[in-house]
Amino acid sequence: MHHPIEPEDLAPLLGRAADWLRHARRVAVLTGAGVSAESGVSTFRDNGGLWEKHRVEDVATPSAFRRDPALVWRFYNARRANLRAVKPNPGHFALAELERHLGPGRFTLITQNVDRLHQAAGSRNVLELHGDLLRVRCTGCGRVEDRGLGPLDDLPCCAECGELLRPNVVWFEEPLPPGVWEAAEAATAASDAFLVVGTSAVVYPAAGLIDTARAAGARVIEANVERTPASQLAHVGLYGRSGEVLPQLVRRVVAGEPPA
Ligand code: BJW
Ligand code: ZN
Repeated sequence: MHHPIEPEDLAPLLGRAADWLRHARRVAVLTGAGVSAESGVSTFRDNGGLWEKHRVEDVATPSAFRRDPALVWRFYNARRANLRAVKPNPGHFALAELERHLGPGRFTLITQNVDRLHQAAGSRNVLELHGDLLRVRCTGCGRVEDRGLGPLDDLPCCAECGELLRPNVVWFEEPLPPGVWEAAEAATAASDAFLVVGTSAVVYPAAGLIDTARAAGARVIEANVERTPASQLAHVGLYGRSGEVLPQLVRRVVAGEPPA
């Protein structure tokens, strides 16, 4: 359900959230597809959430790939092609600025996105929970290779062993990349301010980080165009587009007194 908050209500909420971010010893941020929506990257569950009539749960699984690898590769190749044309938006740039402002060791960006737009905007300490669209992985020998955004065959094969390649992303029923999940949990548990942006907060274990943050005593701030299951865990909800809300938020953090 959509409960937009009137713009005049946003200012005091932005102020409170900015105070928490400014005074936090450590900040962790969890992002989802919504931060890239204003760049022209489709989200998974908005607008019916379908790709050529398929639900994400029907193309982003190991069994879908076994059943019809060409269909799954069409989905990923279409998204790789789209990425060639997209650029980070003010929401991505604001998070990169927040990291620079807080300084090294105080900021971790945990993303479920596979589009690399946070890195393109200048974010440095990024944990990619669900892999990335640029690399491929061999289903035979396991070799991972960066293929950038160049075109790939409909059924691309490994140069080493000839077996079928797959996207280097995390599908349903698969474990998150070794080390990355542990690092995300540690950064979350160590945070005293936790910002969750542009995610429907329904995919686990990623969504569980919000509970972890709460349990660790962090102030939880949600930024989204609508309410989600994370909203009831959030101390403050900033309901608006991330490309508009995040720059306003970070401007307030930077404009306040310098961090102690
Ligand atoms: C805006 C905006 C604007 C729009 N500004 N906001 C309970 C506990 C644990 C696990 C499970 C569980 N129940 C079921 C599971 C299993 C499953 C799961 O969570 N299923 C649920 C759907 C029910 N999880 C898994 O299978 C995970 N693996 C796992 O559990 O492994 C266990 C295991 C252990 C050991 C051995 C073996 C197994 C893996 C999950 C992988 C998810 N993969 C995908 C695809 C990645 C590759 C690809 O990109 O194709 O990840 S699915 C898809 O969903 C993608 C996303 O990262 C992820 C989250 O979506 P996200 O980012 O939140 O996007 P949307 O579209 O849902 O939401 C967009 C939001 O933006 C909305 O809220 C909008 O309002 C907002 N928005 N415009 C701000 N301008
Ligand atoms: Zn191989």
